[in-house]
Amino acid sequence: VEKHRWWKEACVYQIYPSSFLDSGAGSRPGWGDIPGITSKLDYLKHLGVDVLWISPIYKSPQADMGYDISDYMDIDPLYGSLADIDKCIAELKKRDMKLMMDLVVNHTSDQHAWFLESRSSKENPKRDWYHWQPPKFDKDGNRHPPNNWSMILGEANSAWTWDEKTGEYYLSLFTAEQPDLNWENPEVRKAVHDVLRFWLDRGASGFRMDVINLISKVPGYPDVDIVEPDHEFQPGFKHFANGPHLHEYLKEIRREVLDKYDTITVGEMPFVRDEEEILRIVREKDGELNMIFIFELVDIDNVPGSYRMTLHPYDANDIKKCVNRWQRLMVEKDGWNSVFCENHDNPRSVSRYTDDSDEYRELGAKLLCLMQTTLSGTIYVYQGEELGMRNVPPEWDPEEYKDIESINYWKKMNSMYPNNKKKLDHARHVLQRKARDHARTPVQWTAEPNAGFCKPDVTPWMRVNDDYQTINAEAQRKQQDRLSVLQFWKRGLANRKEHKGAFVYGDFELLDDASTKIFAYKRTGGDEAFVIVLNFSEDEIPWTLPQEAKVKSWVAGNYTDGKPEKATAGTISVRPWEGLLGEPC
Ligand code: TEU
Repeated sequence: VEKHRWWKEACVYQIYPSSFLDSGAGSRPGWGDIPGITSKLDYLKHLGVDVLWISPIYKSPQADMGYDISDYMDIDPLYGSLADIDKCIAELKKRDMKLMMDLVVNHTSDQHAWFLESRSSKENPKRDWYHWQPPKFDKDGNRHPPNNWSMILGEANSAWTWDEKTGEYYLSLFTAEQPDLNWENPEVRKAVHDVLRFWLDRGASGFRMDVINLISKVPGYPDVDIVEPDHEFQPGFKHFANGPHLHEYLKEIRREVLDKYDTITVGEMPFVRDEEEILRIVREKDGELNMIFIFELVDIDNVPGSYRMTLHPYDANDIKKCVNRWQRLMVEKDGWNSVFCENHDNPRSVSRYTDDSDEYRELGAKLLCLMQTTLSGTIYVYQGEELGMRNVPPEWDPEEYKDIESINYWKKMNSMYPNNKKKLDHARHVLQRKARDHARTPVQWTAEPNAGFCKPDVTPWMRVNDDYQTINAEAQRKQQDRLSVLQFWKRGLANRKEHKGAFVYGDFELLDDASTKIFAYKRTGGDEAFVIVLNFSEDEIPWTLPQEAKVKSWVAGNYTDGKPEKATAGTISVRPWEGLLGEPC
């Protein structure tokens, strides 16, 4: 029998604070801040949100938008102050809402006091808090990093950064400004536990744990096999994702800290697909975290074995295989899923999985809403997803991209293939499809200049998407002729709660295994059952209802706000990007 828990039923909303709302209170005009977040709590409550996850707001030089932290126990002036976050927590409590902090402890900023000490000399007591290694020399006496791992956001450069002063390399998996902490040192782990306690004692209710599966590295830092022959350095995740001591460190966090509070925890775990390994982390009985982010769906268009800035074809069959696998696993093995299609590291879902043209954008956004609100797990909505916000227009110049990953990628491609039009056109296309920037444009609140994100006379830190006059929260709140994407999400989230026995906790059964365009499934639980039919294509598809999915009536869909008029037996015609929700007999 499924155990009911508040964090399983919750809707979590992710805030990317620099792009959420600039109230004018932070230190930089045109940059979102904490009072901006607090001022929108009624909007979020009304939407059906229970928990906020705020991407990092700690003190940071912002080399990677706050994922490089220089002080875990203070707020960056860009966002406000500790008093501002205390106020936000108090306002959340009043509304029966909760806060998850983003815990980024695989690495720190290179400006963190710990690292400044560590790099000051080989004898410093904090030297061992990070991964330091001597160089390797070839037969001609040239210096090389200790192994062939590439940097994740450094686009194929070495994951090791040379330190002239002490004559050693330090490991920096993401960028040179993000040195990896050495978790084998128990003092490091204790210091991390203190960070968790600090925020839980202040009123936070849990954590999204950034790349928490990378904290334990394989001893000896072995080389990896070559998967990208064009590059000198290679994705090395085999030797640092879910490493030898991961479970020990996670269990220690649970024992030392989490078990003493009522928390919600989600581990960000890229590169892991192994089912047994995942279950050890998330199963109800003796798991280490409540749930993790499994990236199979969100990495569906990556070249296997490569990092994000690659393209790979897929169809609805791949989507259904992937969803089916994780839904079934958790149902059968007493684990727990997180359900999401977007975050700050990925393009907009409506542009990625559907068609974001004016003709189909609304249908596509509603289709994805219908899917997510009817899957088992804790649901995560990313800011702007509830409005069907789309990728930046393809006409934007690569110079508009602000993200370090995009910038490094574009630089690298230009240096590897100067004047090679074919290669550079492809690189531009990859940016248009995959850049993290797509999710990071300011939230579109109104049709006013700067989309109401900041004052009209201020320049936002990142350009507002050109479509804000038609796509914005105010217009969607007021829309009357048909449900807007925003109103559809509100209804979808409410419906999910009302029928949580089926949608949150129920069994999942895949229907019609063969179609490459239709994804259909049945959810059963709490004495109820539902059939969901989703057309992931721009074609009109004749679809025959299978035996196990006899429908009594269609109750909702994305083409009409009322009950869809469609046959309930035999072959039905499913229109482009159409989504249907039915009650079985
Ligand atoms: O991202 C981790 C990361 O590697 C992702 O790019 C991941 O590969 C991808 O989402 C899988 O599809 C986290 C943060 O979310 C990101 O913003 C940071 O830049 C990174 O860690 C370093 O802290």
